[in-house]
Amino acid sequence: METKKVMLIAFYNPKALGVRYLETALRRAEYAVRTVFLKDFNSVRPKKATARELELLRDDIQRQAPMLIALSVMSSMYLEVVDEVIDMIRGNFDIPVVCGGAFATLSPEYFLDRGVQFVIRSDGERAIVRLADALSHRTAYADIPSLCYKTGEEIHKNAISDIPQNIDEYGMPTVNCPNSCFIDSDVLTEGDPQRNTLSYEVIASRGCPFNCSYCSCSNLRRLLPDGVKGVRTRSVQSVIDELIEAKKHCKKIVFVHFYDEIFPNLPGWADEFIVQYKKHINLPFTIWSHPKMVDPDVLKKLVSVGLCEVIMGIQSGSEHILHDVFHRYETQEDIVRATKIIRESGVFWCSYDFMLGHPFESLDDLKESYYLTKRLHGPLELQLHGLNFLPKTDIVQMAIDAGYYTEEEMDAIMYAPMHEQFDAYWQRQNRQERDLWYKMIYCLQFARLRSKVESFESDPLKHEAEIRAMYDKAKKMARLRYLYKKARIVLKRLKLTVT
Ligand code: B12
Ligand code: SF4
Repeated sequence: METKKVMLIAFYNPKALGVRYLETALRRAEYAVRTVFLKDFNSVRPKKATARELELLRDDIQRQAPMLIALSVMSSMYLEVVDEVIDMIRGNFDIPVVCGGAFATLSPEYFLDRGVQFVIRSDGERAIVRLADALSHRTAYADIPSLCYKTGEEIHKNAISDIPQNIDEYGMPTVNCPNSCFIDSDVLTEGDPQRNTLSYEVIASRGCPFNCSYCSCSNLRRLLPDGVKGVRTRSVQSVIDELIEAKKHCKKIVFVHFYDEIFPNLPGWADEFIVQYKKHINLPFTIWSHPKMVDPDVLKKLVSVGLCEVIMGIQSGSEHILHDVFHRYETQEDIVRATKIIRESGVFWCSYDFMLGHPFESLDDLKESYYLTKRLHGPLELQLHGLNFLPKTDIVQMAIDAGYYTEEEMDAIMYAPMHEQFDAYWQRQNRQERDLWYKMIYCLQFARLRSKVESFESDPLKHEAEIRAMYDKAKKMARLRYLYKKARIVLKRLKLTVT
């Protein structure tokens, strides 16, 4: 019997975990899978797919002749390209398309209104297999859990269900997709781009317990059916099995990124993890953390088996912004304490994210971020971002209610061309005094510049030229520091391999 083929397409993410889980599910159900990684990851200035790249994709669809094309749309920030791919498929083929991923889960109507036949909300593993079964056997799909579709003008959104609490049931993501290609720089390269990676990305849990107003996680969590917990953690064994597989296929791995919103904190999980990780993996690794979740004992244990970087969102030094706008309920003291614990755990690198320069932030709020940064325990790296208004997040309505934008203006921001969205993410302050405070916060991360920065704080406007020159110097220092950091991690990897 002819094997039915499903094509999976990931956008700007050659490591796309969601797609790799879908591949595992489809292969288990004996579907052939073709996976296309369209465009490389670029969080600074991604370029649109070129006409040639769309042609390469079109020709690949022609050759592969899948029965279903599945688009993974985790972010709204690349929609311009997703729309072009949808138009290209609809214009050239009569193949059903299904969309899924975080953005598609929150906004299924976006795709259904563009002529996409199906959207699957939340975990896609089981529902995509059911949909493929229904399409290949020509049976009814109307009752498939989590499926959304249109009849005439009416949108049907089936309840999200058949979602397991125990995500080990999904198995592990496919590390090396056997029939896959990477399209970028006007070239289609056969094979899984992940095989050549230096850093392997893994996620040991799904979901986050917090409710930050600018993030989709709480909105995604609220959609989960009763009885499914907001945070679902894999077993240590399942994570280690995946990493063993990754080491087998990706020979150049230097370190591992754990992309859990919060590294698992179930009782005993870390203890089992460190034993298994040391025994089987032994690579430097990085984790994300949260000021309210930093545990000194766990961190020290993780450091002992290779934890080399903790990345933590601080977002603002103003408790008003944190509590009333971002819905993050940590205090300044919690944040300072967390940085002290991270530093004392012996972790080699600490990176802290801030989101500055949004309409809710007054000059005084920005100054509070400056004064909080002075109190953080270093050495540290700062990542200063702007705020992206992401569709369906709580902060969107807050900004409309506060009168900063009309609904139409907000839509124009959220669905703006890609380059405008990424410029907003890396936004610099544009009003003069704010710009100077922003630059001073940035410079605080370099111990050598600290006393100079502090000498400007009583009257930044008077020192404008010096602050701008100091900032330019700090940017150069950041580039050198980046190289130093990477070199240290490579050395650490060599050391771990030898010991
Ligand atoms: C880890 C993570 C990353 C990692 C990804 C690592 C990797 N190897 O994939 C990194 C750090 C690289 C990353 C980057 C970005 N991220 Co991110 N990321 C996440 C996070 C925390 C978890 C995603 C994840 O891997 N989950 C585990 C996997 C297994 O689940 P999944 O991807 O959701 O896939 C499942 C389902 O969604 C579904 N599914 C997925 N695709 C499809 C397709 C079909 C057809 C079907 C049926 C189902 C389906 O089935 C999958 C298996 O169950 C989410 C938050 C969240 N809760 O989703 C944010 C999140 C997706 N990221 C977000 C953003 C904004 C970004 C960036 C744009 C950041 C930036 N400025 O550069 C980039 C964009 C990357 C891209 N190309 O799309 C936003 C997106 C919201 C939006 N409207 O844009 C989220 C929701 C967080 C937030 N702030 O709200 N991210
Ligand atoms: S802690 Fe991070 S992942 Fe969790 S809701 Fe807040 S921003 Fe989102």
